Amino acid sequence: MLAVSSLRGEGVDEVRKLLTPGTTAVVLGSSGVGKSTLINTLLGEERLPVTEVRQRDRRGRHTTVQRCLVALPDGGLIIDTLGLRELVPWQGDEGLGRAFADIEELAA
Ligand SMILES: Nc1nc2c(ncn2[C@@H]2O[C@H](COP(=O)(O)OP(=O)(O)OP(=O)(O)O)[C@@H](O)[C@H]2O)c(=O)[nH]1
Ligand SMILES: [Mg+2]
Repeated sequence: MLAVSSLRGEGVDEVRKLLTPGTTAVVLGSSGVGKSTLINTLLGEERLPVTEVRQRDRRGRHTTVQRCLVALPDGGLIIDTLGLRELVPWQGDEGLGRAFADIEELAA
């Protein structure tokens, strides 16, 4: 797991190192968490639209409206996606625990 701040540039180099030529990554998460901002930081330019979160409740505004495959300067590919509105685990608790054992450990 990596902690990243696109705005402060922290952890971005670690992410960049993972995105080697031949790698395709995808950013997933709620609207406003900074998916497009991270890709812009990796690109070194403001290519994808980004909007501030709503002041009232700090939630995103569903700025990204289409999926987009982006070629990064170092050769990796990354897909920007729309903000997730809902997450429905279809494998139940057991599969989640297996897939996210590190998160379960941290939560405990
Ligand atoms: N403090 C802080 N703010 C960030 C960071 N990354 C993004 N933001 C801010 O969060 C807001 C939303 O960023 P976006 O990149 O548009 O978020 P998104 O996940 O692409 O949102 P959708 O396209 O709506 O799904 C912007 O105001 C960004 O400047 C970060 O690392 N730190
Ligand atoms: Mg976006």
